[in-house]
Amino acid sequence: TEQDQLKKLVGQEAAHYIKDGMKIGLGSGSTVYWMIKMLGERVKEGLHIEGIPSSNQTAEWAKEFGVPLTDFSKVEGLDVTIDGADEVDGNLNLVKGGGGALFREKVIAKAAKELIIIVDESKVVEKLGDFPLPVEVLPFGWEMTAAKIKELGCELTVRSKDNEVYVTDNGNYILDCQFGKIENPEMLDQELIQIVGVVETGLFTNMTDKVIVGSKDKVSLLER
Ligand code: DER
Repeated sequence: TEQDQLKKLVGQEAAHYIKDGMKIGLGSGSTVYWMIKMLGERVKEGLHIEGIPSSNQTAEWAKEFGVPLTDFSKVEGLDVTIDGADEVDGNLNLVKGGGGALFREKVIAKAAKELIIIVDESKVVEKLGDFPLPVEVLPFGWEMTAAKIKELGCELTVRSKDNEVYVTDNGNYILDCQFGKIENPEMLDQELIQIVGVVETGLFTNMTDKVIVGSKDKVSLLER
């Protein structure tokens, strides 16, 4: 589809920001898929890099395409993390977690000197919130956690997959929370993270350095 073409375009563009010797945080999702595929080709041409994957799916793609993997016991930190997003606003704040990997994605994003986000134009929004905000919660007492999150002003559902409650790579559940337009993403993130039982939120605020946006006739770069 055209959207796939745009994801491929920005995935390939992002590979240009990766230099020999870098340690890379590998995000998750179908846009990152194209970046990993492109990285594999550059590794075959002699590029020396190592990546830390943010999900089992990403680790599988890295192995499939020949991108060497490492882990946090072997690196001092990461030079750059490249990841997708579900929504990007004008301040480069993000909603992430559509693919269920938000916790490890935030860990590798925070571990990197630079965070580059790759999206097709459909993800760029005026205000965050139309996309239900994913919140990762501990399964123990999740019903109490959900009740406290609702008090912040949302309806929510427990994410399920094949009629089972979806379990993340970390053994937790995800609540998809419909807050509507989010006026102050930083504040909401802080309010959510205070709730006992909330493990991590899909709000990535004040941490994105570059956003590469693919549209049908061009690739544009947004910088904070
Ligand atoms: O789950 C995530 O945060 C992913 O980055 C995701 O939401 C973006 O996925 P896509 O590139 O498949 O749209």
